[in-house]
Amino acid sequence: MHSPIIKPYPITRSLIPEIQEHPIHFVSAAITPEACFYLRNHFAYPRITGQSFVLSVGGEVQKPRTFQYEELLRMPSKELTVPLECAGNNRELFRPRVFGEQWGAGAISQGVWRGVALRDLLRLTGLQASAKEVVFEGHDSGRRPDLEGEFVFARSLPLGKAMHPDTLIAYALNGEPIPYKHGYPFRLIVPQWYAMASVKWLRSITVIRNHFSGPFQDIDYMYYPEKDSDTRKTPVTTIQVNSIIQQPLNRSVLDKGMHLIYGLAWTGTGWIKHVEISTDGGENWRPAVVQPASQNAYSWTFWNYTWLADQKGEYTMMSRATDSFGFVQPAAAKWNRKGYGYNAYSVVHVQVE
Ligand SMILES: Nc1nc2c(c(=O)[nH]1)N[C@H]1C(S)=C(S)[C@@H](COP(=O)(O)O)O[C@H]1N2
Ligand SMILES: [Mo]
Repeated sequence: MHSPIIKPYPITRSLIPEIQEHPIHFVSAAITPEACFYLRNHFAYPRITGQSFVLSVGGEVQKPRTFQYEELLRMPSKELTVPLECAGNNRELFRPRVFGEQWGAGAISQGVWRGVALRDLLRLTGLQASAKEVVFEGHDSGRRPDLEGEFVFARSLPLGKAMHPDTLIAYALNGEPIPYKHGYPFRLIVPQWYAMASVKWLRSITVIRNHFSGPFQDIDYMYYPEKDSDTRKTPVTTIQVNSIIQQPLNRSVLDKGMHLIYGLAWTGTGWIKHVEISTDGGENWRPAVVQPASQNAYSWTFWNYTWLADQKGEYTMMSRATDSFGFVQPAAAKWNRKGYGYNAYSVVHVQVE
C-alpha cells in the first residue's frame, strides 16, 4: 500500500466573479503553484479577442501609439519574483468586523513575472511636461452595487511609481504566458504595492494631467479610519510589513517535544530584517532563523523556529516581523472601515499533550 498524495486546493469565496484563496498553510514554495494561486476578480472574466493583443498608450504623451503583443515580446525584458498581496488579506480578523470579502491569510501568492518596464514604453511615446498620473484600464467591466452604470476595472499610478524601473507590463508568469485568469495576455505588475494596482487584461495606458478618480481608486482601496464618515481617507498603496505562521495550524494538538514553527514574512519597501516568535502570548520574544534576505529583491522570506514543548498545556504563538525601515508588525492592526492592510502579529493557539 502506498499513501495517497493529498494536494492542497484553493478555498472558494465566490464563483462569479471568481474569488479563490491560496491554501497558504499547506504550500511552502517560493513560487506558488498556479493551481493554488489566489484569484481576485471584480467582474466576470473578459473575452479574449484580437483586440486583447493590442495595448494602446495615449494621453499626455508626444506620440500616442499602440503596441502589439509580438512587439512587446521582442523588447528588452526583465524577470522579477514578486508577491501579490490583496489589500484585503486577513480582513476577517478585523474587530469590529468590516464588510467585504472575508479573506483569511491566503490572499497572497508569489510568482516570477517577466515583462517590459513601463518606462521603456513611455520613453518610446515620450511624455508631455503636464504628465502627472498614468491610468491603466483592464478589459473587464460590469456593475457595482453602490453606483449606477457600468465600470471598467481601472486604476492609476503617480508618475514616479509608473516610471520605477521595476513597474512592468508583464506577459509571462513562471516562464509561461500569463494564465488567462491572471490577466492574459498583458498585466501590469507593480512591485511593493498591494495587488489592486497590478491591473489584469491590460487594454490601455493613458497619461493624464490631473488626478484619476474611478471607483476602484477613490471609493475602494482607500483607508477610512472613521466608522461613520469619509473624513481623513487616504489611498492604499505600499504593502505593510507582515508575517504568517504557516505551521503549526491554529488549534493543533502537539506531542511534547521538539516542533518546527515556520512561515513567511514580507514587506513593501526594504527587506525583512528579523522575525521574532513568542510562545507565551507575547510576553517573551525570541529570534527566528530568517533566510538571508536578498536586499534588492521583492520576494517573501522564509523563517523557522525550533520550539521545545516540554510542558503540557495551552500555548499562544505569535510571529512579528521587522523590516529594514524599522517598521514592526503591531499587536493590533489599524482598524479601517473597508478592512485593508491587516498586518498584526500572526497568532496560533496550540495544545501540548
Ligand atoms: N482587470 C482587473 N485587474 C485586477 C483586478 C480585477 O478585478 N480586474 N483585481 C485586482 C485585485 S483587487 C487583486 S488582489 C489582484 C488579484 O490578482 P490575481 O487574481 O491574479 O491573484 O488583481 C488586481 N487586478
Ligand atoms: Mo485585492
